[in-house]
Formats: sequence, C-alpha cells, structure tokens
Amino acid sequence: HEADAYRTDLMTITRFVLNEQSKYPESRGDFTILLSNIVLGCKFVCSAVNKAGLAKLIGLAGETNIQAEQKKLDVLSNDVFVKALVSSGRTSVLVSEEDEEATLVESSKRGKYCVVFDPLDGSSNIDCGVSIGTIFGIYTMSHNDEPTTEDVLKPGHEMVAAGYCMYGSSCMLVLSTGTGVNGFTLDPSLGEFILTHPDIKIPKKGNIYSVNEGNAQNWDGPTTKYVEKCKFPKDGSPAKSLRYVGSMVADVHRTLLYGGIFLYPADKKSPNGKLRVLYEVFPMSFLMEQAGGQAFTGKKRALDLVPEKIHERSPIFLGSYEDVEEIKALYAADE
Ligand code: AHM
Ligand code: MG
Repeated sequence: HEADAYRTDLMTITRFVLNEQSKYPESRGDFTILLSNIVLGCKFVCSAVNKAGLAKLIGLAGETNIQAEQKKLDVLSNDVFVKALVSSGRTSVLVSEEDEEATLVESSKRGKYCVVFDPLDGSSNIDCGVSIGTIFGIYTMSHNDEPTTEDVLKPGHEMVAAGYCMYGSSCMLVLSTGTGVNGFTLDPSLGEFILTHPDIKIPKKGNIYSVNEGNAQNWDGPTTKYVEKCKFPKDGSPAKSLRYVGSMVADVHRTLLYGGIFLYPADKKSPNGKLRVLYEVFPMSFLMEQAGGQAFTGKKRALDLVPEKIHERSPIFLGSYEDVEEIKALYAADE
C-alpha cells in the first residue's frame, strides 16, 4: 500500500513538545525553544560523530588547515551546546562535564531554565566507533536574582525534564518532561527527530545485568552478592546475561528497552563510584522512574540526592523495578 510506504502525519519532536506544553495555559513556548536548541546540538554532534573517521582520513592525506576538525570531538560538542544554549535566551546557568565551572549567562541573554549536561559521554568509545551519547537535565530558576551555581545544586526530583541522545546505529533522542518517556529517531533525510517509541515502559524485570566486572575485586558486599546472584541464581531462575558497552547512554538505553539492571557501584578505589550526579545519574534516574523503573544509590532513591558540588559523583543502580528491589534488599540487609 502506498499509505504504508509513506507516513504523512509526522510527529516531530517539536510538534510533540508543543502539544505537551499546550496543556499548560501559562506556557509561552520557552521550553520548546530551549529544547530545539538542545536538538540542534544533538544533530551537530551526530553529524560530527559520523564524520569523525573521515576527518582523520583528511588528516592523513596531509591537509594542514583542518584545525576545526582536529579539535577533539568532546570539546567541539561542548562548544556547540554551550553556544546554542546561551543563544537560546532561555537559560541562566549551564553545567557541563567539560567545564570545571558553571556558566552563568549574561543578563541580556538570560532565561528561566538551567541545563546540566554531558555533551559527549563515553569518551573511551569515541576512537573505535562504538555508540556514545549526550545526556541532559533541565531545572527551572526559582528566583529572578543573579544566577549562581547554587541554582543547580538541587535534588534530581526537581528536574522538569531530562533526556539523552544516542549516536549509535541510528541517532535516537529519548526525552521525558515528567509525563512518561518518549523516543525519537533522527530521519537523516529530513533532519528531524520523529516519534518512533511512544510512551516507553521498562519491563518489570529483565534478564540482563550491566556492570564493569573488572572492578569486582574492589566491590562492597551487597554489589558482590548481587552479581553472584545474577550468575549463579539459587532459586532456580535462569542466570542473567551480561552486556556492557562502557557508554552509559548505550547501556542505559538497552536497559530501558529490554529491561534489566545497570550498575556503577562504589568500590574501594572510588568510594563514590564514577558517574556524576548532576548530568549522568540524575537524568538517567529521572527517565528510569518515568518509565516505571527505579534508581538507587546504595543508600537511597537517586533522585533524592542533594549535590553539594556540580561535579559530584555517586554510585548508581538503575533499571527494572524488580531487579532494583533486589539490590535494595541486599543493601538493607547489610546495614
Ligand atoms: P566519561 O564521562 O569519561 O566518558 O566516563 C563516563 C563513562 C560512562 O559512559 C560509562 O558508563 C562509564 O564511564 C564506564 O566506565 P568504566 O570504563 O570504568 O567501566
Ligand atoms: Mg561522562
């Protein structure tokens, strides 16, 4: 059928968010404008990631004037996001994994949102072409005075939106504005993200666990017991499969769609784990909860953490509701 070959009613991410925002009478389109700048950043990074191998080829051919392409991909991505977000006129504070200090936006360009982000996560996977991603979370300013770093040192449950973009076999943007989770795939011929995964719900229980097992000798008791249980279940259930890309976006994306659990626990060498609270742990925890899963730090609900520093780290266990229940029980028994 012709009708099947071409879908004519395209739900782009902009149209989707405009629809959602129109439910709020006070909405003036600020969020839509902010999001479209994030989307622009994601499209840029997607195109840069796809061209990364070619840029190297040009380099090898002896071109000398390729400074821009030679700029490291993560630095380039950061520059694009910071510029797009500042110029949106809708932000006051930006925190990026790439910048030691928060960016406080000059008064003429200020707006009501604060954005925390990791412009290109999964750095160890960049040079070998394995999936990498961008992660972001959005807060609103709670006052009209001068913005400060304090404006983003808030618990994750105060975020108004969070999402990630995965640069993988296709480019996918997964977003929540607090009313569920939706996935959009970039149609490269249109340059638009189209709704392909409406209302994503994570399976209640999964059969995959995802962790860097190379750190096992330094784990604490509950993590060790949990992973042992995944491999040698004593209750007759089948052993879980192990999948670990080493890119948080890819590992979390798979967990969201297939179910299971992703762990980056504390260990003796890194007592707070590796992942950053503001722009890794919070956005992914927000999405997990919105999809019906859970996110736990080993002590409490991840979204209840109150960061004291912008680059703070925390252990994290997130994924299917029932799988996270198990790790919670092991930590409770350990107290
Ligand atoms: P990065 O910000 O330097 O890229 O590190 C974050 C990444 C995550 O994407 C991933 O979950 C984790 O580091 C993997 O760490 P490890 O190599 O220790 O397993
Ligand atoms: Mg990172």
